Amino acid sequence: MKRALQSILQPKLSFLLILSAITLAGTTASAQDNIIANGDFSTGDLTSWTTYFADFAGVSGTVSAADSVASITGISGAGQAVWHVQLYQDLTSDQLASLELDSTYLISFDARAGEAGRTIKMFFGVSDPYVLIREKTFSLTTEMATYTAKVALSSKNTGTKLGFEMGLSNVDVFIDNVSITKTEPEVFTLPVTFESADLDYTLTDFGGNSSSVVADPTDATNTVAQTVKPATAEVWAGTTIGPASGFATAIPFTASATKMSARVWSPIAGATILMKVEDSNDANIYVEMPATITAAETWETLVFDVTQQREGTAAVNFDNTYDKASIFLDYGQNGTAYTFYWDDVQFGEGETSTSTEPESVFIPSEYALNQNYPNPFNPSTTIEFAMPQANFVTLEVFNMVGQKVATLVEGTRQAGVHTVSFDASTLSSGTYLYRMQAGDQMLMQKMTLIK
Ligand SMILES: [Ca+2]
Ligand SMILES: [Ca+2]
Repeated sequence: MKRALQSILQPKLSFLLILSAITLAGTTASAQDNIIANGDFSTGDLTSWTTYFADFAGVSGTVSAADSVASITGISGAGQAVWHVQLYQDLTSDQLASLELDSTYLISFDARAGEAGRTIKMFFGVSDPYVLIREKTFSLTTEMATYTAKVALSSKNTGTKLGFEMGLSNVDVFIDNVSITKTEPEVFTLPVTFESADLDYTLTDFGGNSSSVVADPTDATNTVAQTVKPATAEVWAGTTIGPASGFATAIPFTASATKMSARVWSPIAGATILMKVEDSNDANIYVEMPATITAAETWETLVFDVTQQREGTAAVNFDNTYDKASIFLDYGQNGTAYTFYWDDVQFGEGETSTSTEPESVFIPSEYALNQNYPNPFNPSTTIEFAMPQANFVTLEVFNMVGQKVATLVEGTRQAGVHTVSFDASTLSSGTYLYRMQAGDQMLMQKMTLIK
C-alpha cells in the first residue's frame, strides 16, 4: 500500500517528503503517505497552493511561506463570508488517483492565530459545483497545535480541493504540516456520548440542519451535539449520528429488546423528536420512532421503541439489519430557527429517573407496588416496589384518560425492594395511575399531584 501510493507521487514530491521525514526525525511516521504536496511549506514558497482574497468585496491580505509556514497576514476588510479568504490545494489527477474510495483518511494540520479564538474552516471537496466531502470549523489559539478530521471517502471528483477558509476575521493565521493520510476507519458504535478522544464524531446533516460537537451549555464538563434547525430547513431536516456508512455493528434489536434512548435539550416543549434507524446498505429498510419533548430548556431522556413506529410507516422486522441512526429534531415543523442539544444515544432505555438497586437483603415473597410517598405530592414523590425474583419490569405512569406520561422503570431488576423517584414538574395537577408489570403480574396504584 505505502509502495503503491509512493510510486504515484511526483518524483519531486517524493523527494521533498523524504527530506521532510528526515527533518522531522520520525515524528511523522506516515509522512511518506501524505497526499498533499508541499504540505509543510518546506519549499519556502506556495508551490502547489492557491490563495484567494475576495477583492470584489474589498478583502485583501498577504500570504507567504517564507519561514516554511503558510502565513496569512495583513488581512483587511474580512467579516462577511468565511470563503472570502482562502488558502487551498487543488488535487491533481495523480493525487486524486492515489485516494482510495471507501477508505478512511485523516486530514491533519498545525495552526495558530494572532489571537486566541480565531476560527478557520477546513474544507475538503469541490466548491463549484458544490460537493462537500468534509468540512470542520476549528477555533485556534496563539500556540501552534495540531487539528484533525477524519473522512470516510465516498466520492472522488475532479476539482476536489483541500483548503482553509478564514474570511470572517482580520486576525493573522499560520498554517503548517497539512496532510491527508490513510487511516483506520472510525469504529463508531452505540452508545454515542461525544466523550471519546479517539473519535471524530462525524455528524451528517441533511435538509438544511447544521450540527457540531460542542460543550454542554448546562455542564461544561460534558460534550454534546448541537443541532441548529434554521427557519429555512426542510420539515424533515435531520442528522445522521455518524458517517453515512452507519455504525460498525448493527443495533441489537430483538423482540424483547426494542428500545433506544437519547437525551435531548429542546428550546420548546411539545416538539416531536424522531429517531430513524435504517440499513446503511438499503434505504428501503428503516423504522421511524417518534417521541415527544415534555419540557423546554431542560435535558430530557427520550425513549424510542422500534415496535412503536410512526403512524403509516414501516414496522420493524427483527430479521433486518439496522446499523444507522438519524435524529430529527422538531420533526414535521419548520418556521422558526431552533437550536437543540443532544447526547447519550444508546441502546436500551437509559435512565429516566433515579432508580436504585435493592436497598435491603429482604427478598419479598410476592410482587408488590406500594402507595407512593408523599401523596399528594408536588412535584416529586417516591414509589417503592418489591420483586420476589429477578425479572423484567416496567413501571409506567398514566393520566386519567389513559395516556402514558412517564416510564420510570423498564428493564431487568433484581429480587428485592426498589425505590424510584418520580418528578412531575412538567405535568399538571391531577390524579395519575402508576402501573407495574413484571412477568404475569400487573399492579396499579393512584397518586395525586397538587401544584
Ligand atoms: Ca513547515
Ligand atoms: Ca456527552
